[in-house]
Amino acid sequence: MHDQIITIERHIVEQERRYPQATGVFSNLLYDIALAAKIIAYETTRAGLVEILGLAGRINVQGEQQMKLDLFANETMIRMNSYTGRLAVMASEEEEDIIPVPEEYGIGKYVLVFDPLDGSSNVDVNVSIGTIFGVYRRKSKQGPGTLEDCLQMGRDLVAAGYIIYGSSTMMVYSTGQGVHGFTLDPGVGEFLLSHPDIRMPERSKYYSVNQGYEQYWSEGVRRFTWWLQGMDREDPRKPLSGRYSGSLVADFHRNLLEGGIYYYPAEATKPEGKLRLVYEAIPLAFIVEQAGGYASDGQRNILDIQPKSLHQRIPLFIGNLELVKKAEEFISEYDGQ
Ligand code: AHM
Ligand code: MG
Repeated sequence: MHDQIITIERHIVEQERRYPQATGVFSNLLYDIALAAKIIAYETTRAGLVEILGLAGRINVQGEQQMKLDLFANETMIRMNSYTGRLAVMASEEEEDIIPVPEEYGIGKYVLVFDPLDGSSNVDVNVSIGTIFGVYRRKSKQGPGTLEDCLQMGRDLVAAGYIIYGSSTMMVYSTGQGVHGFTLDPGVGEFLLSHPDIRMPERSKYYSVNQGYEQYWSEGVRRFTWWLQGMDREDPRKPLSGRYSGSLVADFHRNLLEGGIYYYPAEATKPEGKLRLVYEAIPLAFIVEQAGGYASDGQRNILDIQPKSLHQRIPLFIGNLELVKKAEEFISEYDGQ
């Protein structure tokens, strides 16, 4: 019981000390994200009350339309990061174009991409949701940041992470020195280190996929799923349990801690898959690799894919290295790719 209590701020500072040339800007950017996360967490826990009390506790006497939680999360991320002078540009899953930062507050050297509230269809039924983010260094030399600054490969990330608004709120992030998880103590309003140096367990327990769409899958994906279920006659294995919440962050987080794979494959009706390369696949691929796992589009490492457009979709297989490699094998054998 006498272990140290490490807040996210202290952890970020301690990581920064390893880089004598660091200016502190990057650390401050991570605090900004953590603060935005606390504000979003506060609102998500009140989601069911919004219609009764109005957003932020105000009684909605004018009968105005209440802001939806995903838009609130988007606005919060933008407002907390626009005026800090730390960013050159942002991009959000909720915005069609890149989000410039107002020049009068100074243009910084970092780039922030985010999905403000992933899985938001789960809000009304009180299932976990999440925020996903990635941070790059700008590539453009001066002036406002550009689209190219937001379309970088996962290999070039300087940090990535997610916040899960679940039975407790957690922030999990990596700056390329392992993956660290912090649980929000709502009483003191601090994220406290609860999961230092997360590594994916070698043995997997779960697979997460929307099996309702099986008829649209390729032969390779179908056979891979049978393999996971222990139904491959030539290579039988202990079946994994199925877990799918419809909330990527929640399913990813479970598999990260307990071992397993999440996949959203290409489907006949959605040949590109559903998930977004820039806001979802790449940041989580960075995290999973740092935890000893792997992420693929079924053929290639997600971190090696050059995004071509902001809202590009991509099939995603993410989790334990052995399982994701197996998915690639099935796809190459049966789908001729
Ligand atoms: P969103 O960004 O519109 O919330 O969509 C992403 C979500 C993921 O969180 C989740 O894994 C997936 O979509 C669920 O999709 P489906 O209902 O097709 O299984
Ligand atoms: Mg999303």
